[in-house]
Amino acid sequence: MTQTCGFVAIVGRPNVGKSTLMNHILGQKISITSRRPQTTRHQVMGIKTEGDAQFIYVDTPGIHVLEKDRNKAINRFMNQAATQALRDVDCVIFIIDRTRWTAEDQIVLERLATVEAPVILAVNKVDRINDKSSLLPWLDEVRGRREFAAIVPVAAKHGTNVAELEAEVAKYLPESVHYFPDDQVTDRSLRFLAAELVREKIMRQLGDELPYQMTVEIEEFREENRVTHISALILVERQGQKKILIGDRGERIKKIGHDARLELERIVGTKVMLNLWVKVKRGWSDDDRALKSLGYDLD
Ligand SMILES: Nc1nc2c(ncn2[C@@H]2O[C@H](COP(=O)(O)OP(=O)(O)OP(=O)(O)O)[C@@H](O)[C@H]2O)c(=O)[nH]1
Ligand SMILES: [Mg+2]
Repeated sequence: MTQTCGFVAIVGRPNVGKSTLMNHILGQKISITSRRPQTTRHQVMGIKTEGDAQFIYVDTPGIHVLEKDRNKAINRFMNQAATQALRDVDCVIFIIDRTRWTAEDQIVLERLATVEAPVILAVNKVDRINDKSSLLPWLDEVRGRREFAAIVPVAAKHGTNVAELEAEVAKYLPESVHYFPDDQVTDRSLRFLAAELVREKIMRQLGDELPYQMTVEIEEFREENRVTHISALILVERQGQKKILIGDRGERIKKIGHDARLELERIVGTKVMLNLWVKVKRGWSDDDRALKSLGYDLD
C-alpha cells in the first residue's frame, strides 16, 4: 500500500485549546497546557503514525495582538513562530473557542488568507456551550468567513468528536514516505520537554504577571545508574519575582519542583533528581540576542 505523510499546523489565538487538542490526538502529553493565554512559546511537533499514514502535527503559540507598550521581543517571536508553521503545510486546523469570534481570531483568519493548504475550522470547548441550540446557527455563520475544508465542533479536553476531526485531516495527507520513524512522537528532546514541564508548573501555580516574565533553561541533563539528574535555571525579570517564585521558606519552589519531578519520572522512565535555581536576568524577554541563546530561535 502507498504511504501517506503530511504536516498539519494547529493555529489559533491564545488559550483556545491547541495544545490540549494535539495531546489528545497523540494520546500523551507532548505540549504543555494551562488556563492562561500564551502558554505555548515554541513550535512543537506531535507525530502520529497509524498504519500507512503519518500525521505530523505542529502545535504553535497563540497568535496575539502586539500592544504598543508590551510589544516585547518574545511576543514578536511567538507570533513569528506561529506564522512560520503555516509555510509548506498540507493542512491547517484553525481553532476557535465556542461561539465567540474576537479581534484575535480575525487576525488569525487574515494570516490564513495567503495559505493555499485546506483549512479545517475546529470549534472547540463545545462541552461548555450552555445553550446547545446556538451551535448550529453559529456554524452557519462562520462558514461564510472563509472557504473551510470542513467545520468540526469538538471538545479537545474530553476527546469529543476528535476522531471525526482526524478523519477530515486524513483526507489531505499526500502520498509520501514517512519522514519520521513510526514510533517517534515528537521532534523535541527530553531536555526541551523538561524545561517546558517546569515552566508549565510555574504557569499553573503562579498568578499575575510572573508566568510571562519567566523562562526555564536546562543546565544539566544526565542519566547515571538509572537516575536522571536535571538542573533547571528559572530566569525572571525582577528581584521581587524571584522572591514570589521561591515563596515562604522555599515552599513554592519546592511544590513546583515536586510536581515537575513526578511528571518527568513518568516521561523519562527513571528516577529523577531535579534541582531548580532562580536567577534574575533583567530584560531577557525583550532582547533578541538573549532570547536566541535561551532557545527562542526560529532556525
Ligand atoms: N472545557 C474545556 N476546556 C478546554 C477544552 N480544550 C481546552 N480546554 C482548556 O483551555 C485551556 C487552554 O488550553 P491550551 O491547550 O493550553 O490552549 P492553547 O490554545 O494551546 O493556548 P496557548 O498555548 O496559550 O496559545 C486549558 O485550561 C484547557 O484545559 C475543551 O474542550 N473543553
Ligand atoms: Mg498551547
